[in-house]
Amino acid sequence: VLQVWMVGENGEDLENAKEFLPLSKLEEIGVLYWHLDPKKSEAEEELMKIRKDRGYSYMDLLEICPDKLENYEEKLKNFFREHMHADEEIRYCLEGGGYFDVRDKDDKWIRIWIKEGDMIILPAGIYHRFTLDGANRVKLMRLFIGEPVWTAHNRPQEDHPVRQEYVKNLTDNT
Ligand code: KMT
Ligand code: NI
Repeated sequence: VLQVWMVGENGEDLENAKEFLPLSKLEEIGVLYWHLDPKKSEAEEELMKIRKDRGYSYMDLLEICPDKLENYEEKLKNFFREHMHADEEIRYCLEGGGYFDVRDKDDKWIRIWIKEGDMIILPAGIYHRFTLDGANRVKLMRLFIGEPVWTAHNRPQEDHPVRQEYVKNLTDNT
């Protein structure tokens, strides 16, 4: 099962937050999660169903490791800079692993450890960042509705309508 815990501003483990958090913590902030069979690759039945139900027509694969990704260092640096998107961020881990950090309701970092078979959807407007784990490599499937837009809007984005909508939904749900 997915491991989720709190980390500090630089991604460091916290003395007083060593325990795993319940997955309801993710639900609260609009993050969705599935565990699929990575061996079935693109033919995974549940993956096909999620794609169909949610309209994810676009798909590509991204390998993050020093010899397979151009401008590896710079890209990793950008992935770890706190940002949001105007659309959902949909990622399915096929190999390796990594950490998605997302901001909780108190603006603290929650770390989500993604491994083979884990699929997550971050809602539009959520602040997040990504970094590799000890394996130092990951193969991700990226999904999108229609033509993909990967534009990262670095924090602060409090005037962005998508951010405002996300924040409004958060407070409506409490
Ligand atoms: C992004 O927007 O691509 C990220 O947040 C990085 C994680 S997936 C490469
Ligand atoms: Ni992102």
